[in-house]
Amino acid sequence: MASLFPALTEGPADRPALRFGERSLTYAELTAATGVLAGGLKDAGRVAVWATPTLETAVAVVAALRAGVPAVPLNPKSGEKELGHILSDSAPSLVLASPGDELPPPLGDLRRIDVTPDATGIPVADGEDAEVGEDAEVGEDAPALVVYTSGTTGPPKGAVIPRRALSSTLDALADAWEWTGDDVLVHGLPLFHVHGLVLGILGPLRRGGSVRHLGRFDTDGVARELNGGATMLFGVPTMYHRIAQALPDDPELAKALARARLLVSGSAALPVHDHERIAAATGRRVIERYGMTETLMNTSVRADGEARAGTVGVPLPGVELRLAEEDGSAITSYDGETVGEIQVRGPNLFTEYLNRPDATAAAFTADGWFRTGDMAVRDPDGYVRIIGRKATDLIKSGGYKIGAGEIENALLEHPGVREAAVTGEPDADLGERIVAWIVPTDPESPPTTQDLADHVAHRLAPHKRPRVVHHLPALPRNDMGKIMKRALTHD
Ligand code: MCA
Ligand code: AMP
Repeated sequence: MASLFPALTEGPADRPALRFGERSLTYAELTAATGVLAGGLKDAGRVAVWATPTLETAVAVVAALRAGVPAVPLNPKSGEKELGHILSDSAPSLVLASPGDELPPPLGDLRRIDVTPDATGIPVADGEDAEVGEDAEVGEDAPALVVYTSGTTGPPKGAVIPRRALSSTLDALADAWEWTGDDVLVHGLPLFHVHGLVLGILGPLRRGGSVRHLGRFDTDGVARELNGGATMLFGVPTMYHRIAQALPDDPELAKALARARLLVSGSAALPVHDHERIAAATGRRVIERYGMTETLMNTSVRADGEARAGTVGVPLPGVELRLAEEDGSAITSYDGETVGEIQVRGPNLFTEYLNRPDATAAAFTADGWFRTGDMAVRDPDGYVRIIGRKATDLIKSGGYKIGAGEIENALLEHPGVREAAVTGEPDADLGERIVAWIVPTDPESPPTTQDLADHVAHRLAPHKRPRVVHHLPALPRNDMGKIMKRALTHD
């Protein structure tokens, strides 16, 4: 079985691999640290990773992959209900965390391994002396990661991502982006989703290049790193929106973006207005790629292609993509007008939703195409233009996918809420913001917006909290009793 990270053993040993703030590891140090840790993980079954934006998380995930055990990245801001669900569903045998991390009650009973970059107390510089075994021999279809992703209803589902999906998506992106070991990537994305973890950490490591993680995103960090030798930036549209806002007053940021080799946006649509503002201030065009937790990456504007605002480019090598009519028939015309659902096939796909054969079966057509739920048209030259989603109950806020049903259920657990409906509305910064429509139990003293935001943040996760709350005497319902969300508007 080919290694996921050939550079760990074959690349220049002193090349920087990972940098988080002041702390960094060269390839030699990363090889030693993950080798030692991997030795302790063999046969561990699934392992959870407390995925803070730190060196430890990157080391933990690479070690798990070297040991051949699937890693389940956990959002360290997950509330108890969300965490409880993910832990009972994925049943990890242990959790990998940083030494100082305080783990909340749902993780209390789980065996814990503190990840230090030297993993066993052996200083990394002396890593050559440590017990480093061979990487585990596991097949290409073996699970590598289980990443939890929200659906329209119910709790998040664990998408089981096999090793071949990681290698094929990262190699396809290397082809599309001319991505090499000479690239230095900067990003400030969270490490519990595909974008920040797979593309942002495993991507540079598969190429033998470097990643500098900002810890948390800000435009100063982006300017500093791109002016200091980084060549690529990955971000969600909210980050590029904040860059576009800052550019007029920040010549250093404009200089930094102008010198980058590649600026890539994904996880949600980047508005044309932000594309244009960045291009006007820097002379550089952001390119978009389109992916999904279940499919990893499907399409991208290529480095040598035309960076056309509003499109996500062409299918990546190895990815079959079609637009399908409601009845399942394929749309063959590339006319820029005929709308269909994007369906994909290829080695980049997940294998299943953990413990959810029903949901897995429903996600595929009879002939094996994965239904993305995204609606698009194709331009005459094949460029894909996403125009919306099939399900209105999925909200993309800050690049996070959030299911309305999950938030409604959490709101209904608040004693002050009798009925609840959740919608998304346009937001210049977040793309969409979460809006809660509630019928209070006591109309005389309804719960405050802050109350409900805290309630959802503590049960699920802060990014799932409603930003706006409306009180209604009753929710609009049709004759069947179903809530008519389209009737929910402010005025
Ligand atoms: C605020 N906070 C709270 C509350 N209110 N905490 C608890 N209770 C509350 N009531 C905290 C938040 O946790 C956060 O903490 C801080 O206040 C600010 O939060 P917020 O305003 O919500 O967010 P932000 O800091 O402005 O974040 C914007 C962001 C973020 C940085 C763009 O949305 C982000 O990182 N998005 C990336 C999403 C992503 O990676 N998606 C990929 C999935 P603190 O300040 O401590 O953080 S999609 C994917 O993977 C597919 C494959 C793809 O195509 O890419
Ligand atoms: P997630 O389920 O969190 O992995 O998010 C995947 C979804 O993000 C896709 O189904 C799309 O709706 C959306 N998405 C990802 N990249 C883009 C993009 N470049 N443009 C528009 N939507 C995107």
